[in-house]
Amino acid sequence: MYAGKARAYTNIALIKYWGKKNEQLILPMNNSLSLTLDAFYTETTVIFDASLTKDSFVLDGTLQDAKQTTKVSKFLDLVRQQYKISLFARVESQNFVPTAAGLASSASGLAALAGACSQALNLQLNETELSRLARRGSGSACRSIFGGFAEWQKGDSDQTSFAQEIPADGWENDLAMLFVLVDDGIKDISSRDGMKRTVETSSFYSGWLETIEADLATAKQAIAAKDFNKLGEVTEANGLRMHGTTLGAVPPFTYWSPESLNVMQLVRTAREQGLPCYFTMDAGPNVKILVEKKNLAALKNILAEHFSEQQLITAHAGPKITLLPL
Ligand code: 2P0
Repeated sequence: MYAGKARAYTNIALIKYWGKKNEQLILPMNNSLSLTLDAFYTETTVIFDASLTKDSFVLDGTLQDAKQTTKVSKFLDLVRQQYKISLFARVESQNFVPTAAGLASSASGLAALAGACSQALNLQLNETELSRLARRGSGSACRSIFGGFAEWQKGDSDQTSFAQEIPADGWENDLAMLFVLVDDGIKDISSRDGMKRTVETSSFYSGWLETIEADLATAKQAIAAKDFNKLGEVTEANGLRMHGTTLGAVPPFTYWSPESLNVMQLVRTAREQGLPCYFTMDAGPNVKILVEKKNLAALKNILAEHFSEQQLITAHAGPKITLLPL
């Protein structure tokens, strides 16, 4: 029997990953840059055991059905193939989110699973190797190996595609991210399907790719200079452009809801009134607002006029993955 346990934190991309060059290896079309957060994390235990006749996956205490186990099992297949073992495994995961808000993340989940497998099989992986392994489970998971800011270097092979920490001299600890939960329903189009449709059919996709290099350079300059407005502006613009690509897909789609647009407008108004804050969105209608910690209370006051306390969740920069005692 081989057992391991790990905790990984979710991350939100400031410069987005949106599209794969290689679906099997999960090689992305472009580099992306994220901030790992403290508020949402996953703890996962994996036990490879000769007495098991198939893989099983228990999430938050509930045994998952075959369909829900597929992503986990596919990842375990990869680990078994790569490290030449044949044992089935029992995987137990717990998602820690402040409310039952449907914010479970594949980034923290697959990063924690990669860490747990590495510990269970005593693979002695360094952070780069762990990031590459997590990437095979879910692209964004490769960034959750690191705390603070991370950049996923797209690379052009399994060996060369992994995330790296972007040192920020502790500046990440001056920042906060406010999640505005406008809808906790299950999303219609998974990010995996959404990005695939966009790459294959969107006439706007080439425009997205053309702007990535400049956005990344701007974001990295802003981090080096601790320039909040510069980082916020490029974050908001990049996120909007990513979402623009979905409108050019066939058939077109969007992750925005009317409430998402309301939040965007509140952010713009707050900014006009002198409160620096910037929004970003992912493959769902919730809005995340980047703000300096010193302005968080003021921002929350504005949003509290429109949303309940349960709809507003604060996160700060989070740590890297940790391997845990069993
Ligand atoms: C990101 N997203 O950079 C982008 C922005 C969503 C929007 O990474 O297919 O769950 O497992 O590699 O990592 C979500 O996509 O997709 C994501 P797969 P993943 O955070």
